[in-house]
Amino acid sequence: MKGHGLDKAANYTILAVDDAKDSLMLLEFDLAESGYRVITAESGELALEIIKETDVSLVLLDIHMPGISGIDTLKRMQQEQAMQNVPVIMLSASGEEDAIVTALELGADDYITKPYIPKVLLARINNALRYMEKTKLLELLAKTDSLTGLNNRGAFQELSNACINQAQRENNVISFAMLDIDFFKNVNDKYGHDVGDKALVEFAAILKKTFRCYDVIGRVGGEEFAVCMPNTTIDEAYLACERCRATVESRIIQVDKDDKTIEFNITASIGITSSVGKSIHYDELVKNADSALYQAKRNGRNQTML
Ligand code: GH3
Ligand code: MG
Ligand code: MG
Ligand code: MG
Repeated sequence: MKGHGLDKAANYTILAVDDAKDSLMLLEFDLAESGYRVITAESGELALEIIKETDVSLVLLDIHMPGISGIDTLKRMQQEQAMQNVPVIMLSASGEEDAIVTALELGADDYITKPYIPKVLLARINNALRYMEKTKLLELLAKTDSLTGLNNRGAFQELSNACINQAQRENNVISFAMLDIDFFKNVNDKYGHDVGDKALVEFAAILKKTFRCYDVIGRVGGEEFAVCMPNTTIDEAYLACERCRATVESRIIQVDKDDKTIEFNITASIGITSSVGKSIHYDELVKNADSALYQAKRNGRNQTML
């Protein structure tokens, strides 16, 4: 497929929505011929159901339809979080200029007038998909710590708050850990900042391996990390953190530098806390885990404290 940053056409599912059957068949033919996966819907109602249940990459949406119109379908898509980011290209007949303006104002990405020219429609679809991919990538970059690939501070807080909201609703327990590498300044001073960076990457990899996929892990400071563990008691959190701490302690970090292989190990101190249901607050968790971490440091480092 032409254009940078796009996967194979077969990786994209296009939903074509039009009440006119002949028009829908034509769209289905043209899109399938270009390699896209195609789903069709003859009404806005049906389209909304499909978008809810299927991973749709882009919607081609007829403006004029009986039942809920293309404009109303678009409005409903904009109201649902999961549908907001799906690109929409309106299909209009001549004389629907006002409706086109309304659709574009509501957030439609583009429009095309029927009868359409297939290669123009495809070019516009490619453009909309490319723009969507770029937006997705930027969103991901904005949430990711570029050194370790972990959630950055902002994303960590956002994801933790989502866990906290759920735990409050369901009266569940959450445990929370703050981890800080011990005497990390010495690593930089002794081996250089680049070697320090490699140690941070290894540390992050151990975190990813140790904790469960639904635990939220983040790099919240230079050599400070945090883990939010939903449905985890303080005892379970302690075991997980101790496992992590022991893995870190025993891992020999090897870095090639200046024709030599540098070998060293690091340790980390960990503070944990836990809270249940309505009483869980992000700031409280951070504050309590932080003071437990401070105790772990004062107590001689390389340990987990609550
Ligand atoms: P403590 O055991 O008390 O935590 O001692 P520490 O040396 O780890 O703590 P301190 O806060 O004095 O130093 C943290 C160090 O982490 C200093 C800083 O240069 C280093 N650091 C922070 N971010 C990065 C990074 O992205 N890369 C590297 N290489 N070092 C970093
Ligand atoms: Mg129509
Ligand atoms: Mg620190
Ligand atoms: Mg430190």
